[in-house]
Amino acid sequence: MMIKFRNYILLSGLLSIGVLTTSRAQNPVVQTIYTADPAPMVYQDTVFLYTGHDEEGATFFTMNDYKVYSSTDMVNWTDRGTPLSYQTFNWAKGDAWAAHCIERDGKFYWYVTLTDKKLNRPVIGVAVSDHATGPFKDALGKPLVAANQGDIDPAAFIDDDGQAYLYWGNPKLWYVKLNEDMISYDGAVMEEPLTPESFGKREGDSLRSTLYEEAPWLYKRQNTYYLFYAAGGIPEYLAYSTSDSPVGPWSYQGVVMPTEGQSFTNHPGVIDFKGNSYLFYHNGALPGGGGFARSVAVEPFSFGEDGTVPELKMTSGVKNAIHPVDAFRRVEAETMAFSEGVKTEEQPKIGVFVTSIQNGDWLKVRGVDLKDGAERFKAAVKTKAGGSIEIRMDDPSGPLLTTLKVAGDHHWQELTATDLQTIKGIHDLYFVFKGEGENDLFDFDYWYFE
Ligand code: FUB
Repeated sequence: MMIKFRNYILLSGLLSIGVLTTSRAQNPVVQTIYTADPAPMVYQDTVFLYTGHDEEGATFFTMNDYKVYSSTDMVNWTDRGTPLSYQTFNWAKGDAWAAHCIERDGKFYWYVTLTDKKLNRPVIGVAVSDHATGPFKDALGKPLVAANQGDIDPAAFIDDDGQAYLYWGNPKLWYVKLNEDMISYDGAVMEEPLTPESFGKREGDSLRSTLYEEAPWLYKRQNTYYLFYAAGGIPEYLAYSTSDSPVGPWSYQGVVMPTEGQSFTNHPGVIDFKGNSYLFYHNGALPGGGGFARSVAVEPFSFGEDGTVPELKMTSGVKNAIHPVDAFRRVEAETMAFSEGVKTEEQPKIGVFVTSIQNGDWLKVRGVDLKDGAERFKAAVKTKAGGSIEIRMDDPSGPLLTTLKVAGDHHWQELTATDLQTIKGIHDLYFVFKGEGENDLFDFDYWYFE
C-alpha cells in the first residue's frame, strides 16, 4: 500500500532545530519517498543528486532501485526518475545500497553496491550512460569489485592529473586506481591502514580499532584531500580526515556532523556549487522515518580559513535560492521545494509527473518570478475524480492568485485559468489541491504562466 506522507508540523527527526514550520522547511530534500545515501554531482550548471531508495515498510535496508534529482538553485529539486535498479545487473539479486555517479569525458559512471547472486554478498558494479539521468546499462556484465567481505559504499574521485580512484568498504577502507576507461583496473586492491592518527581511536570493538565505519567520500580543495566518512559505532556520525595525497596517509580531523536525526546510519556527500560548499547527508526526518526509512538532506557550509570543516547541525536546510524560477517557462510539476501528500510516477511518454493528489495536498515552488504579472495560468493534467488547483502566494493559505478547475476526460490535457489577480515579482507559489472525497483527484505534469 502506498503511504502518504502528511502533516509536517514538526519533522520528528529535526526536533533539535526547534520550531520548523511547513512553509519554511527545505529539508529533507525529497518528501515523496524515502531516500538515502546521497551522492551529489555537479555537472555544468546543475547539481544532480543520486540517491538510494528505502522501500516503505522495510525492517532492514530493503532497497531495490536508485533515484536522480536535479537542481540549479539548491532549493527547488526536480525528480528525474529511477534510471537504475538492481535488475539492470543480471548477476545481482537486490540490496541496491550506497552508490556514486561521476562524469568523465561526457560519460556517466554509476558505481553501485549490490548483492551478487552467486557470492551471496555485496559487491560493486558499474553502470554507464551518455546522460546524467540515463538510460544506464551495466558496463561490464559482472561486478567491477568482488574482493572482500565488506565491498560496499563505492566513492569515485578523479584527481587533477586525470588519475581516477575508487574507494569503498566497511569495516575496512580499500581503494583501487581505476583505468582511464573508468570500468577496469590493473593494480591490486589496496587496503588503507586504519590507524588512530588517521581515523581516530575506537574502544571496545573487535572488528574496528578506529572511528572509520563506512561511506567514504573523497573531495579535494586546493592541495588538500579530504576523506569524509560515516564514523561510529552505531549510531553513526560524520567525520573527516585529510591528507596531501589521495591515498593517504590520512590525518584525523574530527566530527563534521554529530549523531542526530533518528537514523542510526549517516552518509556524506560534499560538493562546491556556485560559490558555496554543501554537505549532503541522511536522517529519519519524514513522518514514519527511521533507520530503514531515511531521507536525504543538505546543509550549506563554508570551510574555515585554515581549511577546517565546521561542525554542522541538521537544520531546516538551504535558506536562499541561487536564482528565481521563470514563471513564463514550462516548469515540471515534479520540481518542488517541498510538498505534502503527493507522490511521483514515471511513464514512457510523459516522463515523471505528480500523482496521488488528494484534497488538501500541496506542493511548493520557491522563488517564482511573476515579473509584471501574468494573465493566464496553464497546467498539463489528467483528470481522475476531478478537482482544482489553487495557486497561493507564500503560504498554503496565502493570497489566492487563481484557481484552475480540473475536469474532463481521463486523458492528458493542457488547461487554462484566465482570472488571475495582479501579483508581481518573486513569490513562493503553493499549488494547493482541492476536491471531494478520498479519491485521487488528477495527475499533474507541468505548468507555466502567460
Ligand atoms: O543504505 C544501506 C547502507 O546504509 C549503506 O550502504 C551505508 O552507507 C548505510 O548508509
